Amino acid sequence: MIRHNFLSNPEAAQKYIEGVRRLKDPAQFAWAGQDGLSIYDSFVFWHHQSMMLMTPPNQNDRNAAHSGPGFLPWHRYFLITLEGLLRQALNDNEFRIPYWDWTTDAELPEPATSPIWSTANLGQFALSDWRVRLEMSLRTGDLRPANRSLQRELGNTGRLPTRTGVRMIIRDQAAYDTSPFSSSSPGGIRNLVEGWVGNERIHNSVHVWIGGDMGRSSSPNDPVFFLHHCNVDRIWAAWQERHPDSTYLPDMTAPDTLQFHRIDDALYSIYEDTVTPGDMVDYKTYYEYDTISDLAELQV
Ligand SMILES: [Cu+2]
Repeated sequence: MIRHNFLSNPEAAQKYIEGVRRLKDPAQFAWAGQDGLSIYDSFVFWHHQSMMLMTPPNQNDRNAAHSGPGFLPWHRYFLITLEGLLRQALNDNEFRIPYWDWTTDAELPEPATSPIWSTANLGQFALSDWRVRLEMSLRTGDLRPANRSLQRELGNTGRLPTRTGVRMIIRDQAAYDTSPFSSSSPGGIRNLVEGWVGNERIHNSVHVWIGGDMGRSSSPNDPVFFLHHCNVDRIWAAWQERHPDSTYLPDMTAPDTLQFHRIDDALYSIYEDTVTPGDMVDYKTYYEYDTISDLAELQV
């Protein structure tokens, strides 16, 4: 079952849009016990909670799903979970989340004019019928109820990553991660892709370039979140193909301060499931990408 390019596969794109609209509707997919909120909103909560859970608690960098090795498997799991719900909402067992290849848009003279932002595509979510119901307070950092439209500031700050930059990182990073397994890790595909070091700042720079809601811990409010993370995941997949002998790190000999990030730890979830980073390594169990060769090519 294939994850397609959002912009070259209008069918997958429109299904995604229809699916998230259904999951966002409390009348169709209520979030049990949360009045007026939907299953879609629970992903905003889940993501925010992961960022509040500092691991270990006595520092301010690594949390249960970011600034550490678990960043890639946690978001892979987050997407797979939404993907399963989208299949249910669409009644389509073959549906897989499409990805947004922002390196193509980076080559446009004005990336903010990409068709992905047209009202036929993601532009419609910035109109009034899509309501943000939970938001991170910019003052306190807490999650609080809201009832407003989605905010974006396309291209106001930063830039989108380049294809060449992404290819070089996939080519040059042989390790999955490096000590101290945080935002300070000097090498490893995880920190280079998450974007705390290096020239491209891949994942982080896309959040910053979109701005608005994508710049908060409540970023899954914007449906582009999942398309963005799908492309981040595709980069990890391309790296896995390119470096088949490089394993996930760290293993269970790492200290407890790396809880949620060691290969057999349970990934942080608001649901009662126990999925580990190790369970997420073999992505082909769940989906394949229409292409990863544009990223994994030998030539840069
Ligand atoms: Cu995240």
